Amino acid sequence: MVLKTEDVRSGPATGYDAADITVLEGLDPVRKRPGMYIGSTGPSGLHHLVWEVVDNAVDEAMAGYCTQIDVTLLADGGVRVSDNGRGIPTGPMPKYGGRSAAEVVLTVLHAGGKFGEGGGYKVSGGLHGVGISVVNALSTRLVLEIDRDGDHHVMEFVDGGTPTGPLRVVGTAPRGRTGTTVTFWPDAGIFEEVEFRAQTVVERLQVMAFLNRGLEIRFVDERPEGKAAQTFKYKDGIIDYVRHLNASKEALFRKVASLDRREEAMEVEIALQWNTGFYESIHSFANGISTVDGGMHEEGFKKALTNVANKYARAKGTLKDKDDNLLGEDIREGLTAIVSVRLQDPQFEGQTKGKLGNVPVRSLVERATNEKLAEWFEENPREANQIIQKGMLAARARVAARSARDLTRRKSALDGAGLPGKLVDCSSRDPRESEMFIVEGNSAGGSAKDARNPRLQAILPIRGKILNVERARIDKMLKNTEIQALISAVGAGLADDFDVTKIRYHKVIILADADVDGSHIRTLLLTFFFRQMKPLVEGGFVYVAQPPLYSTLVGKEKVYLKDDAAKEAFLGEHPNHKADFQRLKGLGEMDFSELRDTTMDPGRRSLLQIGVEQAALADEVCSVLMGEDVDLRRQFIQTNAKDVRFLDI
Ligand code: 0RA
Repeated sequence: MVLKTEDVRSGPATGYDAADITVLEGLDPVRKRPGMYIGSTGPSGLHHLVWEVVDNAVDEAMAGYCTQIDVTLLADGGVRVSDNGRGIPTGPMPKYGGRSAAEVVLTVLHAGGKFGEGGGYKVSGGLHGVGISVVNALSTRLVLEIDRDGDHHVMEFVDGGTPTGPLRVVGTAPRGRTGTTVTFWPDAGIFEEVEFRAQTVVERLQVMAFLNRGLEIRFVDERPEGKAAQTFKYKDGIIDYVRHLNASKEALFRKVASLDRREEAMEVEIALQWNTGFYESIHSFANGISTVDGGMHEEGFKKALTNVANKYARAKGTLKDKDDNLLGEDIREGLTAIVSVRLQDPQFEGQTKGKLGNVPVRSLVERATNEKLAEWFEENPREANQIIQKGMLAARARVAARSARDLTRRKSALDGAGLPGKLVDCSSRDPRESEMFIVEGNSAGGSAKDARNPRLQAILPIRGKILNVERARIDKMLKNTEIQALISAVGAGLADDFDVTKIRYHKVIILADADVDGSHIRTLLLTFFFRQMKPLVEGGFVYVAQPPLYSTLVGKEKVYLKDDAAKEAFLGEHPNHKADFQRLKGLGEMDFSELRDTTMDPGRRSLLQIGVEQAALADEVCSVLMGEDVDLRRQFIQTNAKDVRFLDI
């Protein structure tokens, strides 16, 4: 770090003169290349400013000096972060021309934790650890307030870090109070937009509170549309986090396992619980920063978990000599875990810097998990057994799914084109213009066959009841003849072998009734596509047909109206409309022309393209619907009502 001030000045600061301009050179690079410091000048970079200040306060909490952090989005577009830590040191720093330490922290890159040897942090920084000076550099105005030694100090900066004067004592601190308050207004000349998103801030603050047991973080949004204030404080930290993540699921058992271990330069904390679902959800962090791509800490954890579970299952005779070991993925089915490590110099790797690269962390986490989770298994035999049983079930499903898959693959290889008997195919061989309607029930399949354009539209009738197996695991699904028909009709294989370039139709359209069964089938089909043919969803090839609810006659012409809202709108526009409204029945009861006009004719029908997010939601709905917890089901559907509307739930 080059600080020209040192060359220019010899004694302590006397006031603000020409020499101060040199300090500004310290922050200039930040304004020139903001992306280098905060990643981008988009919304992510903007919020980065908040994380930077909050992280500093959290560091102070981790050092054991701060118990409360307040984050306020101000009505005028500023952000205030206030903590009750020791307060940034205010004394003069001879090495920096006698400027106050606070000024140095705010105007020199990376100055944050570099001084105050004894008071320095054990671990600090990370991805965000660029220093508050970066926030200063990218703000039109920043006000720093420090309560320390009984004094209330204030210093203000404008235009990206220019002090308006030195740090000054302007009064006394509230009795016994110490702490730092940073208020800043992001520079609209630098950021694409300067409006903070409350939800983004709230979510991160909550995670921070989970990761720092006992720390109270309050959020207030003072902007005109701001929602109510929220306070996050978790006595049991990441254990509470796991409970929170599993709250919308059905836990396999009540207890949450947890372990931790501290060594000189690093520490690890883990909490874990299983739910009855099939997904693994491991959230890992390094120094409070989410490592979405995992890394050494996750590797160590997974390896040890697999080891502990297999050892336990062998020791108790649940796994016999002839049995294969459970795979990690078997044991992790339904697992929700938090793995949080803290270390001195975290290396964030990969394209998005979401992967922890420090090798020694792997061994620490692995050793800690091997030892302490094994103890937890011994002390909680009931839960341990449930975990093993669930893992063994997953292993059986995995083996069955593989053989079912091999079977489908062999079949389609043998039967040439391998098209299922009940597929009424279209004559075109160009997938780009071909559509396949998946139609529930044989009678609906019959009318769809009549109403279609035989050149471009294929019909695959499926019998709903068969799919309608609650708790159908994927291996069962694959043995199901309806699903087998679906796989060969789409023609591109399955799961890892799925090759989206081979699909036989560029529109796969689900056509199911607007009743409970129909919604169930839609949900199951979307879940199936999401899990087993993801590229089909990602490519935008999956659609849901939305037949209208009403029809009415205008003169001789039949007009279709999507739903009640459309009906109201129509009545508004046609106040003298006398004719009745027909409520359209299920697909099976629609006649040829109704079906053609509402669902098959590309010019008139209404199709909903399904994206990955919607399919994922269907998948989640599916696991909740399969669960036994009725309240949970009701609550889930209520909270997601808006989003699951396409499923008609
Ligand atoms: C440097 C040294 C010390 C504390 C801090 C910085 C500090 C920075 C921030 C930023 C936001 N809140 C903060 N709180 C503290 C140690 C001070 C000492 O030794 O007393």
